[in-house]
Amino acid sequence: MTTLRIVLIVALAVFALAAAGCGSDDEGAVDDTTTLTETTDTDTTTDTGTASALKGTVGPDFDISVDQTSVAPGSYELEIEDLSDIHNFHLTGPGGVDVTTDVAAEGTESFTVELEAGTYNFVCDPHAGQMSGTIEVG
Ligand SMILES: [Cu+2]
Repeated sequence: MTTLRIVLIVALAVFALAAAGCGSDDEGAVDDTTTLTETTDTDTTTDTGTASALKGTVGPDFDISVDQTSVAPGSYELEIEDLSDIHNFHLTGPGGVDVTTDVAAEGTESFTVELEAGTYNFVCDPHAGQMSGTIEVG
């Protein structure tokens, strides 16, 4: 009887240790996942934080312009002030950048654009002949 009790106690102890071990592993895995997620969030925040500001203006007369015509490659928060319902601000260039405000719309609109080395063109589509300009990125 004594031997059987010892065997049972040892068996229970082994099961308890195994269960505890599994529990610890699971907790460790959860912690790792949480850490990875937090790291990803931090990176995203950092990217947003490094976006530079670029401002475009169109109207109210036949004027279209940007506040910087020569910038370094990178992520930009392009804020367009559209001051007329007969003009738009349309930016196109390398990397598939193609953003525009509506001709009929007025107001401020923001776009996040990734500017690569090269020449970007901005234009008012209805008056492209007299309302256009370029941004040199390099
Ligand atoms: Cu126009």
